Amino acid sequence: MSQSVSRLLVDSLEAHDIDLIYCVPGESYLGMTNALADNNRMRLVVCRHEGGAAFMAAADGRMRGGRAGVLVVSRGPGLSNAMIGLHTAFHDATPMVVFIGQVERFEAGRMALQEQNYSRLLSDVTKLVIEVNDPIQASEAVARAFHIAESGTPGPVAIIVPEDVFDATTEATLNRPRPQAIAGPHPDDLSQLADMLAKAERPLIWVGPAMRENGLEELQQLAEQWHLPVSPTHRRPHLFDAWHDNYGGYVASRTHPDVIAEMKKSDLLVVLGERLTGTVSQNFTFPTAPEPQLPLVHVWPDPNELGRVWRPDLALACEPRAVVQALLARGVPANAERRKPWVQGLNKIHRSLMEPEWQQTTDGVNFSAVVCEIAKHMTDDTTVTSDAGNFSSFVQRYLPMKPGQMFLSSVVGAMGAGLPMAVAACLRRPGSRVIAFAGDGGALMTGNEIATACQYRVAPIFVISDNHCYGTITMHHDIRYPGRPYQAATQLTNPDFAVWASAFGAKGFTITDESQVAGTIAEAFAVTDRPVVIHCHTSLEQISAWRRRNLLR
Ligand SMILES: Cc1ncc(C[n+]2csc(CCOP(=O)(O)OP(=O)(O)O)c2C)c(N)n1
Ligand SMILES: [Mg+2]
Repeated sequence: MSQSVSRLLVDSLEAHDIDLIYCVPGESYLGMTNALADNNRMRLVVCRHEGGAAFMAAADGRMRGGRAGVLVVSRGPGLSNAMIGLHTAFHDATPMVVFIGQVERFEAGRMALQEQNYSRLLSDVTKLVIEVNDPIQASEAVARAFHIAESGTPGPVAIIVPEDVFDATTEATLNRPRPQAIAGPHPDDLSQLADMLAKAERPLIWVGPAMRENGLEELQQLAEQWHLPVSPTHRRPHLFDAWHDNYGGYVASRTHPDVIAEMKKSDLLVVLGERLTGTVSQNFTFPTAPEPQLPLVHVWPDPNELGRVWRPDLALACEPRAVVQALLARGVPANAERRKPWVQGLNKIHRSLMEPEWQQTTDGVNFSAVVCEIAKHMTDDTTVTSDAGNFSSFVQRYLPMKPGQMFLSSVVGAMGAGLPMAVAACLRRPGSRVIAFAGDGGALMTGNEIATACQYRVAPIFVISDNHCYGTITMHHDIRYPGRPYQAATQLTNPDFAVWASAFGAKGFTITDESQVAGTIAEAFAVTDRPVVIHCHTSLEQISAWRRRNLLR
């Protein structure tokens, strides 16, 4: 039986359990939207900018337990807008499949309207670019794309379909999803790891994104039984309970100096399901690259990554959960409790940094007060998303998280991720609270997606720290060029964000003084039927959760 390529592509997506597709429509893939109109099991989420749509698909790829998020964009301008989301997914090892409509086959190569060479353009933001120039390959391309996106080091895969191919017919049948091959740890490696962990006096366990949510309870058991300190890595704070006694300190992009000084006393670092990046390794200084200054065990489900930058003493190319389970099954090593003081020492530093304390400011609200108040409203399944900027240091410091909750962000630090990721979280985790944090800079990069939230009747709470400035850059300017003027490069004139919110149909609130914080936040959290925007006029003096500008000068 012959059918259209579009129909086959849509059926293939459904066969891969896809229920949400993020897009901005385009004339280059009309056939696909036409076929989607006949499918009532998949929801097409129409966004306002491909950058927003791509962040949403990336967030979805984070929330589907290893399965890819899906994005569909038009050629040329459409894809160009989406690049930030692909860059994020590629660096963050997030599985994503992106469909891109291409010019018709007869005009290819002539620089036809909006034509781009995707193999060249996408070579550093995707794992693979698949061009479907023959209808017979359409469904096979989908199966291959999901397989590559979700296996090994996850990442984005692009499927390029010329406009005329969507409407072509084919005799090809549906290609079923490929089984995921999950590598287990080698018994000899496990013995060596168990031995190294038994002997270590001051081990560290860093846990990252390949450690799936369903393995977190076992990880906590391992930490308790083997007396191990566990540290979630940058932008993954929900992977270990911040209130747990075995919490060993957060490995942030700039880990607090007290935490890193204590960690540097360690005699074994086990990196569990974290690829390791410049960010997590404190710019390749801990562990030092390429030769780590302490014994390093690296667990990541892709042998190509292990040894790419660092030389680990032991490398396990497998699911980290399998390692945790295998260690638990081996039983507790002798004298593990001798490590109690080491764990307590790290935990004490962590707890002191979490204290809800801050100093008064006179040039606007100290954002610490806002975040500490929001922390009181956190429920067991709250999702928090964050844009990139100095405001996020307050979130990192004052908003303790735990398994069951979810933190989403562009780990590579792309501004604009906060609000779109919150919209995606509302759609993927219906019924749970979703809070998005952004600065005044990031808020207007993708804040238009508040219209998408209104359109799909979801209700994130969007908290904007307005210090009338690209504050992060101000801070770096101050540090690098002390005493030099900075304003020209970083100052911002902003709208009234509460009024802006109400123009969309969202509910707007304004905080100008610390005395309004508790009442306004309570009122904002009482709204559940539409998006909420809380416009906080924040201090620029308190340039981050850890720094005051006057102390920098
Ligand atoms: C898309 C993008 N553009 C530029 C940057 C560089 N950058 C990092 S933080 C920042 C300023 C953020 O300003 P704002 O959102 O107001 O937050 P603040 O630092 O003031 O708290 C900039 C421009 C980036 N990370 N991402
Ligand atoms: Mg700002």
